[in-house]
Amino acid sequence: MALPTTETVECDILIIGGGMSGCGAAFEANYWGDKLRVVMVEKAAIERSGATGEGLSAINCYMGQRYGWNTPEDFVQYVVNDMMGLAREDLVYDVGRHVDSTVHMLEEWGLPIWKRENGEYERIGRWQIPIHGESIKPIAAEPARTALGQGNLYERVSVTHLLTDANDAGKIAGAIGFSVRENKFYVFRAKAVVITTGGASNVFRPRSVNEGLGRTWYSVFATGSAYGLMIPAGVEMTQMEHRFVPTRFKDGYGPVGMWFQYFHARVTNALGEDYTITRAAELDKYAPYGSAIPTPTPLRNHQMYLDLRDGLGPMYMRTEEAMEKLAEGDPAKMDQVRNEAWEDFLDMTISQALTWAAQNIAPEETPSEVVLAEPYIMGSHSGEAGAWVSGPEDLSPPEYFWGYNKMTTVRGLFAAGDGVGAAPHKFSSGSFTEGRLAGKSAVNYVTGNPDAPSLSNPQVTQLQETIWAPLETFEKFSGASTSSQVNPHYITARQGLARLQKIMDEYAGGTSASYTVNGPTLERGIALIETLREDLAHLGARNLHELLRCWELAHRVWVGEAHMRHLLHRKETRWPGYYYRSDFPDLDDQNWRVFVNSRYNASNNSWDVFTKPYINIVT
Ligand code: SFD
Ligand code: AMP
Repeated sequence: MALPTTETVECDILIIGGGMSGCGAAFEANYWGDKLRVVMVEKAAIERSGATGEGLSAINCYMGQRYGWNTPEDFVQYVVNDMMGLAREDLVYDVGRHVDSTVHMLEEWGLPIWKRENGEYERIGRWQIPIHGESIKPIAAEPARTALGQGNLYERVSVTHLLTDANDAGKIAGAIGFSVRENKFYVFRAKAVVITTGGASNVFRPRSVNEGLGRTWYSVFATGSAYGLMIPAGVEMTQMEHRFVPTRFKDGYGPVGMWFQYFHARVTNALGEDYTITRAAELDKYAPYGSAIPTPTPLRNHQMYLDLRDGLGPMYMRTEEAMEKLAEGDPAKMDQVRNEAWEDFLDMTISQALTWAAQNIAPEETPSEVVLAEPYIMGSHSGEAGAWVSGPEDLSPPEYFWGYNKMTTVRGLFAAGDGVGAAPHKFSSGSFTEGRLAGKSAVNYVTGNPDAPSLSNPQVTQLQETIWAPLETFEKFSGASTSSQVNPHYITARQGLARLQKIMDEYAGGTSASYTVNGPTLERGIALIETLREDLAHLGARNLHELLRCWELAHRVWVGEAHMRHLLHRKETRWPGYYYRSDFPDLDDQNWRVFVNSRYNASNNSWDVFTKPYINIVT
């Protein structure tokens, strides 16, 4: 099989991924760099791509500074507590001080935000505002598409690898990928690259396997590509041991924030007990974070986990109780509350509305089961995995600053959204904001570093052969068996994914292992995932769609391995409710209030895992 043709695209700034942060980067880079060629490459179509493609019912990061609700300083304090003491204060502050302007622009562009009678935004909780958000993604995408202009947006092109400069491996030169619709490679040569390819679902075996295949909380299209592209390129990563285990409505994965905060519902166990009351004393073990208000997300999980461990499930969100209280016996009020309850899911997680319908659940009458879901590796919600990036020059100490805000440790390579580590709680609005900051910073970088990078032709050719190999393998060996799914010469992407999920579930603290790990389990898991990584050379793909799945798997495998290596390094249990180290069951602030960072070295296939200090900046 001959390799397909290659189109080479020359640009100043390349944005990889057109999700929330990518759209923010495109908008801002074009504003500041109107003389530059800014190109975006996206594996899907930006109107519906990424985690917000299915819609949202809330904006979860809004300061409300114009109403005097919160300051960026308040935000830093909240986020650091929610992360049990570990977040980069400079990066969090940077999002906090700019995020309101993003929300106001989204409204100007057409996003309907709920209002009170006095015209102020309605509130769900301290940082969260409700929206009629089914169409948030097309609304965010339109200004990005307009800003990029015709001929600068490459959709249905999946990026598989970053390219570094032929003469300097520490400098970015572009990226390579393939069209998912026609036989064609794309090579992008860029002076700066902004990576915004999102977080990772499906690294861990989901609770729903065959019966609900494809259903997870975070988007199934979130394939960990931000990490899977950066790690093999030698980018320094941080907090890859961190994960987000969301409490979710069972099977449909409906989010719970609206229910806890806006409807003021509680969760009760089989005995009718509320774990936030019966397990209150448990929080004292995790001082000083246990007494924070609100209780940090992992500790809320931990309280529920203890009930489940003791066999006190199922857990029920008492929707009926909360709705009755809000309606106060008034049928018209009940109609409104019922509409809001269904809209929450219809805007964001339609599968939960379908689950309710399928299980004859009327929320005003029937309580609804919630569970702790499988772990997700991400950097924008209540998870903080991602790249170790430079902070802003006006805030960051020298340890956290190396020239350009949001630049990774590879020169000219910037990150945003789920791709940036130690800067969580950005959500949709904060990711768009961080994209804007990275886009602006990339313009500054290109202005100061105008020379075009050099690509290595042998490196590009070798990568093309690697990228295309699964198609070649299938063509060569498909005759060796009667079923294309079973063959002695190759594994399919589906089989590889099942193997990854089994390793992660059983050795890295997934649901079947009750989120529990220890050193020897992790060492075994790392040995198994190393073999899996070797076996990826034997993937087979029947068509371009399966080729896409193969490379998504490769990215997820990098995420899984980094996660286990970081878990092994951190010798404490900092986030009970997210994971437990049975050999180091306590929180150890004295020794471990530090960031765990890592760098992969491709030249000898080795990992360096080390710590970086926590520096108090804002509070
Ligand atoms: O309720 C490649 N999120 C919520 N945010 C909120 O503000 N409010 C909510 O209500 C939220 N909730 C929620 C959320 C997400 C989901 C799935 C549900 C509920 C069900 C979180 C936000 O969505 C999230 O924080 C941001 O979207 C993160 O932004 P970003 O830019 O980091 O990721 P992205 O939007 O997924 O975009 C990634 C893009 O990259 C593309 N891509 N392109 C080319 N080549 C490759 N190899 C690529 N790999 C990926 C993707 O297609 C995508 O466009 S609630 O639960 O809290
Ligand atoms: P979720 O719907 O679980 O994704 O949460 C949406 C938002 O509400 C996020 O900012 C959460 O941190 C927040 N949240 C969810 N549950 C609670 C709770 N019980 N107390 C405080 N904040 C919460």
